[in-house]
Amino acid sequence: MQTKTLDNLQEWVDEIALLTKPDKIYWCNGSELESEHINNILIEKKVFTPLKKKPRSFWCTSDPSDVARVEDRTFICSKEESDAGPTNNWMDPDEMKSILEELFDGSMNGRTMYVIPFAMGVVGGRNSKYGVQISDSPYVVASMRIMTRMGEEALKEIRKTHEFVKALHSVGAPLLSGVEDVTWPCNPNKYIVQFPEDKEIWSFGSGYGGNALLGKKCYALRIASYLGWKEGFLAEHMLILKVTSPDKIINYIAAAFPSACGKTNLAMLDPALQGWKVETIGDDIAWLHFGDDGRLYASNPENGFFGVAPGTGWATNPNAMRTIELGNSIFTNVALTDDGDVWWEGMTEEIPTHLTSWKRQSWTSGSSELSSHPNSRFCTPASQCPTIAPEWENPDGVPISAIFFGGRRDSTLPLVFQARNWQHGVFLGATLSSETTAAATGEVGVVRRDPFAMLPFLGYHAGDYFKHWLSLASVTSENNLPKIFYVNWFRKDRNGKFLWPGFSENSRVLKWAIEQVRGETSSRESAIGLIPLPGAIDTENLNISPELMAEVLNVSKSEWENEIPLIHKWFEFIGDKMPLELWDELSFLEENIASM
Ligand code: TSX
Ligand code: MN
Repeated sequence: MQTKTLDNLQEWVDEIALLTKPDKIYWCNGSELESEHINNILIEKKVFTPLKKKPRSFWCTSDPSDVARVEDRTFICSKEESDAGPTNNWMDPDEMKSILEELFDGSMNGRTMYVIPFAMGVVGGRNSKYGVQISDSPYVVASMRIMTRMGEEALKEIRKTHEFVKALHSVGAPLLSGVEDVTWPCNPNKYIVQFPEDKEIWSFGSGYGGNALLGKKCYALRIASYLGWKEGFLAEHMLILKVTSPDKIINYIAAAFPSACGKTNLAMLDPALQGWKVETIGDDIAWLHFGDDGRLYASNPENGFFGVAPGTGWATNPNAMRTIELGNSIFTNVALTDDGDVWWEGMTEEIPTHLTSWKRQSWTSGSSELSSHPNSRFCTPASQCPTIAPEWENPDGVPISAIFFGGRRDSTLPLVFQARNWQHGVFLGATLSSETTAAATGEVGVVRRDPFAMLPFLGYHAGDYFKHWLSLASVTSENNLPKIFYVNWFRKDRNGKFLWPGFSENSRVLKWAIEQVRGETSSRESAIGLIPLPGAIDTENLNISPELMAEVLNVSKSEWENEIPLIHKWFEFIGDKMPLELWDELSFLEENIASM
């Protein structure tokens, strides 16, 4: 239940303390002094190793069994199963609560219970939302301080508005007296549970990432997507970019990509094109609200970046490297260098000869094992990013003129194309697909649908979510809505070689999209949408032939003939709630491909 009185927060804290039976209760204020105190606790417990080479930064390793989000243990507990939909695990809320109450009973024994008030969005912002996380993990306290606006200011706002999401977390490892603690307590029995109708999150058994930092995926995506459906906004798995063209016109772009597609790299893009400037507003989550002018405004509800470390380096993302250089960061499951710095695969061209691996074992270059876990992370303040745009903390957000959807596909999807209209754009989001990489699943090259890159983060029925997206066209005029594009940086030739150089060169695709937004059109209608005309994508100073450009932009009849049945199966899977408008889009696509 939503908190309505001033005392409800205290009542809830008392109630949870009675259930979980901690030794101590500590209310977080978010101060410098407190941060030092928490870090010292973590150093003393040997959870944190201070880095000699980066100020106020720490190396940390998790239990090898607790390294990623646990999607098969993640639940949406709405009253009706049909409100969770076919893409979510569901259980009756009362049934789930009784399971959880048993697990949480005494789960904080011997530990300190931290009360962590936090804001998603700037404190006091029109569209900001609040939460209080209760956790028995000091690592979570330190991380929440980076990833959210945590402490006194948020608490004041909660006391003013009496509104907050209750986010309960326990690593599920009560500490018996006289028994020495482990560095990463957790429990093999994990539950990540959202109760959207009650605005509650209960998370048990894991201390890692999205399982434990409840402001991020659990709140800002799962709970907020449900609230967006009810209140008329969108909570999306999107980065937000500010792009300034040589004539000083500013465009803001939001982009949704599944994991392992380089979202953080694009968010901090260092453009290859002369005279173009790209700045960062956010790298993972965007809340989109209508402004008084009928346009969609995006804000980043987070305060930091929780980025995948391997593959982040001076060549692929120099701005992320500069962000962490400034310190104040937590590195989890990467390798430690002998001189007290962090390292991971892909950070530098030169590989250190000796490291301590994420498993805390001696590691030498040439080892068959990775030094860092593929899902190892840096956790660092967004304010330290050299490309952060000044308006990243605008309480009203920034007006979005284009939305990109994209995934990792060897074939079929061209480098870039534009939706004909909003409804077609929603079709592109609903059919977003990506090929699995080894890092994610172990299975390589399997095409998976990941609608709007939200598959693991939807707090309600995917069909209702598609309808919600479609409905925005009846709230405002089509003209006010962002133009929608689909991109694929990952298309390969017959020999398996990437056709497009990607990274900084993606600024050429941004340029074309912005020209389209500005009505300086250089596109043609194709069977799948608007495709750049030959020569429309700026390839100056890029060693790529017109023939190769044609190949990376090609729409192949036979490839699409293979694709359409896959989309058909996906829509069938969504079931009765699949909007008819999107079935119409599929029929139209089928006709277009047939008549190619
Ligand atoms: O992040 C990526 N982006 C977006 C950058 C702004 N990656 C890394 C994905 C893993 C997280 C990419 N990988 C991109 C890309 O645009 N493109 C590719 C594929 C690719 C990889 C290497 C080369 C070219 C393309 N070039 C050489 O190896 C020289
Ligand atoms: Mn993400």
